[in-house]
Amino acid sequence: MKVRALAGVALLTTMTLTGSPATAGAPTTAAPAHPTAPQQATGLRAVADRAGLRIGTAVDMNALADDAPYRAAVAREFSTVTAENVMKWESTEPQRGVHDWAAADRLIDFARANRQKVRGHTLVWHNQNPAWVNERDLTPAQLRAVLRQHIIDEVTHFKGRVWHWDVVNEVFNDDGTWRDTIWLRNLGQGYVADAFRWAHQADPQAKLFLNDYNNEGVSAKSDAYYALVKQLKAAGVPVHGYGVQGHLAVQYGVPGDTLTNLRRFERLGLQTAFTEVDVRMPLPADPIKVQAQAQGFTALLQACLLADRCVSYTLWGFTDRYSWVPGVFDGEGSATPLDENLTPKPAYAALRDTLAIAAR
Ligand code: 9MR
Repeated sequence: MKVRALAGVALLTTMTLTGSPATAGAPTTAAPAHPTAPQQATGLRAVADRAGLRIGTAVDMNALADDAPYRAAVAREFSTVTAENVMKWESTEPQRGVHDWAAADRLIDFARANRQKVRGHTLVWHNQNPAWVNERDLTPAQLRAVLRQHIIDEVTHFKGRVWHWDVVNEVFNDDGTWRDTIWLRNLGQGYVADAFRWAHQADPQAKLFLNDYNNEGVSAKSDAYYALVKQLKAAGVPVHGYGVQGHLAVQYGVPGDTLTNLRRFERLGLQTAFTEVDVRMPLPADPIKVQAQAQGFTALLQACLLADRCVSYTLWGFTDRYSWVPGVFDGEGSATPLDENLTPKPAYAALRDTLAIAAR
């Protein structure tokens, strides 16, 4: 195992640091490419394929356009992609009735060229809504109408091209109470069922997910989701998946009952997925934090591989060059498996080892 992992890391380093898109056979949006055999044999994607798991990353569209080694790594290492920002409502409908699908369409084209599935993120959230979606300007009835239209428009635009939708994102507080959002205040709890019904109407093939953070283990928050899923299922609402973002930090560890939690949602008939995994640390990094980080990544991956219906494991970015973490958590960072130079950390080899073991 170790020899294979190290060989893979060495190759990745060489290719990401020195390989041009052309020499590395890296796909671009313009020219669909077919990665060469050596690449296919070594990256996370190849081992995940053999393990029967989709492995993904969030994609920063500016980086995808401007940074060739980044672009090559997205194609080589991952079998699913998620738009980090460009499918959010503020991006797709900046002015009421005026849509801008350009950036999201570029990601869809890239994914198609590289035979990747797309996780659609996210239809209903309390962040990154367009400025014109404002409860001071719109009545509850108008808000319901614009939310419905937004969901129908967006899911219809991407119909047949999005594998999973994160339909609602982060609807509960950590204590299991409903998060106070524009949607809850104006539409009541029923907005969740409505959102799933509208999304399903627009694309009956897409798998529809709930998605949140701090919901890995059994907790007040995941209990709230469990009760909600039961309620939605009883009402015949088309909900298909429980998304666990997986934003971990080495100083807080990994909930030990993550697998137990996935399993109880699977018993309700849902698929599960890790949708935004990263493992941050207080800076500076040191060897023990780096080891704990690798364990955090693999603990979630193991839970996914041990579960019965965990269909994908997505990183929220794979390189510190573009990670959201330092901008939000003061003094923390180094949250992804590759550093700013795209050099792998032990977490990369650990993920690859775990996938390789599962592929045996
Ligand atoms: O990574 C995203 C960052 O670029 C945005 O500025 C931020 C805005 O809220 O959203 C980040 O992504 C979030 C994701 O959409 C939902 N779960 C939490 C993620 C990290 O904040």
